[in-house]
Amino acid sequence: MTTSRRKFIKISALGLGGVAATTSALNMFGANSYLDTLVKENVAKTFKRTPTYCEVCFWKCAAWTYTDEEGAIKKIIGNENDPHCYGRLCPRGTGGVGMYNDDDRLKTPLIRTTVNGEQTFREASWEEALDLIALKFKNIKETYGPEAFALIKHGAPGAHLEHLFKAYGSDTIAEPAYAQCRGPRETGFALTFGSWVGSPEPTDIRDTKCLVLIGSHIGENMHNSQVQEMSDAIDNGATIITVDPRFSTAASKSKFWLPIKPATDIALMLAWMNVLIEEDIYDKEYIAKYANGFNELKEHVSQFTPEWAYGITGIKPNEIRETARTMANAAPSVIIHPGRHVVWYGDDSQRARTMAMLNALLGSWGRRGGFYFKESIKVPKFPHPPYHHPKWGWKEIGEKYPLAQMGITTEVLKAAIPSEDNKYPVKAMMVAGTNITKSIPNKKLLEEAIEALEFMVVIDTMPMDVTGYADVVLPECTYLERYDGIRSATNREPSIAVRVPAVEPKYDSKPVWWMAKQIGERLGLGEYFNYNDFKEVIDWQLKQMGSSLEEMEKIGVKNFTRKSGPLYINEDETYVFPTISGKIELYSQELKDLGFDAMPNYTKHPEPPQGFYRLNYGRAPMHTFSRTANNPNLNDLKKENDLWVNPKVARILGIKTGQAVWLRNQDDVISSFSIKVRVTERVRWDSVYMVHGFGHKEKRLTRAFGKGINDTELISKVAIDPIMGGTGMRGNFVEIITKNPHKNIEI
Ligand SMILES: Nc1nc2c(c(=O)[nH]1)N[C@H]1C(S)=C(S)[C@@H](COP(=O)(O)OP(=O)(O)OC[C@H]3O[C@@H](n4cnc5c(=O)[nH]c(N)nc54)[C@H](O)[C@@H]3O)O[C@H]1N2
Ligand SMILES: Nc1nc2c(c(=O)[nH]1)N[C@H]1C(S)=C(S)[C@@H](COP(=O)(O)OP(=O)(O)OC[C@H]3O[C@@H](n4cnc5c(=O)[nH]c(N)nc54)[C@H](O)[C@@H]3O)O[C@H]1N2
Ligand code: SF4
Ligand SMILES: [Mo]
Repeated sequence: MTTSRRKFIKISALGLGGVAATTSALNMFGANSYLDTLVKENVAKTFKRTPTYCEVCFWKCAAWTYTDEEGAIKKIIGNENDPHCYGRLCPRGTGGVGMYNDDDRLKTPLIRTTVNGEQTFREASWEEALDLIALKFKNIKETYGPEAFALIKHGAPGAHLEHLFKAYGSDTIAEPAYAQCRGPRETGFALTFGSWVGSPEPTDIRDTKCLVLIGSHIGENMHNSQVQEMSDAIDNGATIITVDPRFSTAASKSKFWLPIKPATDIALMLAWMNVLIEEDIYDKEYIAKYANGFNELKEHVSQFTPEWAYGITGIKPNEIRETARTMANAAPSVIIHPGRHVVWYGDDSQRARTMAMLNALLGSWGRRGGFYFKESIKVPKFPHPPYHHPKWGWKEIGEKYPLAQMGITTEVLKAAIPSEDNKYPVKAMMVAGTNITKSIPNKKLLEEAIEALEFMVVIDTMPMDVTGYADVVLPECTYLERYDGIRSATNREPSIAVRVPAVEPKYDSKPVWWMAKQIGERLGLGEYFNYNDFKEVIDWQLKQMGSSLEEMEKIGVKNFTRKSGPLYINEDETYVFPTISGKIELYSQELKDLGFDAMPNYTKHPEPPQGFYRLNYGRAPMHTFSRTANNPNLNDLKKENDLWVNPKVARILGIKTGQAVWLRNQDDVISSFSIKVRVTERVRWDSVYMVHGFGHKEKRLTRAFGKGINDTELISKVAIDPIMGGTGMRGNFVEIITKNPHKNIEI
């Protein structure tokens, strides 16, 4: 295969057959309830309901899909017994039906071909596409070993494919939810408390007296029960402290908004620890009983006074002191929220450590209104032969990063680039449920890696940008049209939920469990897929757990009683933390032994040069990443992102709200499309801000094509976390261009 085959294909060439952004997101759940009641009252008469859990984001809210007598989907409503959603979906979950209804969906398998010297895709039968994929799996195994076939995945399809890859002999697996999302937080908290934060976060928001959000914009970040609990906590008089350079929705609900200078959070948190210790307002009993290294910490932070931090963060010493005292007053019912998308500046595991240590000083881990002890229920494994042992996999590929606990997508991509010292050559890749052109930074690396691959399969529901790089594209049906694995999630009480198809798959789309089985059987791995329909697996598992598919179809969610002990630390006993020492590690010997700082330090990060602004990005309540931009229902609510610009900057550049501008970054990368300016005091003068997930280049996305800017293409500089390999993405700077730089150039 020549490398030119890898050329990005715009599927468009193939000829194949009112909510304002400023609406208070915290109220958006309420907006659904009237409609919910209306439908609920009529349910018995006309509608059938089928249980599912939402796939619009990864909070996995359990829901009911209502279909009418003709079998058409009418509405999706939250399951009342579900601790992830408390009976209400967020606007994205309600709009999930748009995924099913989107006419732009992938409709048949596609195979890359050359017609008259031009690369294009042709429609193919499942038989042909699956035979070709199976042949490539065999060839790669024979020529390079199964390890050379990598899987990059996200979401529910991932589990089925992970099973296929492990049966085949490859553990070369990674997902953007680790090194582009929450990896550093898990490392930082595990080093301190011995356990990952995990999802949903075990933050006891509903009972908290003080919630501290550090660059976590709950309310725009719409993770369901978390938003609802925050709303309740506010009603109950909880104090919200928001540290964000931007006036976020959460900031607007806060008693204290600290508009910090970007990239200086560690300095603020060191100063907070200084105040808690100097003023003797930390939880002395808890620390004496449970923590290791307090004296070292006391000594370490003694130099980091609020006056010291002021010069770095721009937050006044009296504000630092007052907020620290507020937290101490609320302790232990206080939460320094660990955040979620935490890959910012490359020292992110250390920033997560500072957050964890602050929680320790406040005694909030294992305390009511702080962090509860989560529990989940184990879903028994459907019997299959043991997996093969690969010679290498994600661990070896990421070996440079000693505390990486999952595959690092960017390292897997690097492994695809041939070089003499590449010990782990990746030659083929399957990408499923992730639009890596938007979710993984450093486009140059991505394109170089893809170019070098011998074979690439993409499995998606939509003709997203990523499909244009594939040799074979397989259309998955949406979550409303398929069975998937049982959702078992950690929460206050364990619960499970099922996903049952409400309708038949549209077009010629199929569920991934079926694709995995088909490929597996072609590879002689039939024993690993010993069922005709995935529902047999679910039913078997449910029966082991004392339920059945029949029961779950009626209830959707099953809650279990806790078995692991109380929700919070029993004050009469001595809790043993799952760390090496059994205690909270304020001083980390583990980090020290690996050559890192045992206690966090502030390091200065680059600042935007003259004429450039820091590129800041985040979430909008009605969209999830790039996946919803074309969703007819959600596109209706917000069609494109806009560029938040401070009035001072607007004045200097002479730009106005509504004006289209382009961006050029520090590496001379120019945005493919323009974005409309929104002049607002809500953003600092040194930054600009946009919502992630827009700027689609694929014309087959008829609603999303060319709308807004893709932040990812401007993230060419990445600050890698040396501890676990996270890709810090907030150190990119852009200048604003007012004249179309692409005039006469086709993009
Ligand atoms: N620049 C930048 N990069 C980021 C982020 C950011 O804010 N800015 N956020 C980061 C974070 S926090 C995360 S978690 C990741 C998210 O990364 P991704 O999960 O890759 O995000 P999406 O862009 O939504 O891509 C999802 C893809 O899955 C497809 N899809 C949706 N449903 C299904 C399905 O049921 N089956 C299949 N087969 N495909 C489906 C969608 O069409 C889409 O192509 O991105 C990270 N990368
Ligand atoms: N509606 C919606 N909700 C979602 C998602 C979605 O796509 N859509 N995705 C979900 C996922 S997977 C994730 S990981 C989460 C991510 O959501 P969060 O973890 O809450 O948010 P981030 O994207 O990390 O942070 C965005 C905020 O950080 C601020 N910020 C930027 N730089 C700095 C800085 O230097 N210091 C401080 N203190 N703040 C800074 C930005 O101004 C912005 O308000 O959202 C989840 N919820
Ligand atoms: S938070 Fe919203 S989008 Fe995410 S799973 Fe729940 S309803 Fe779906
Ligand atoms: Mo994420």
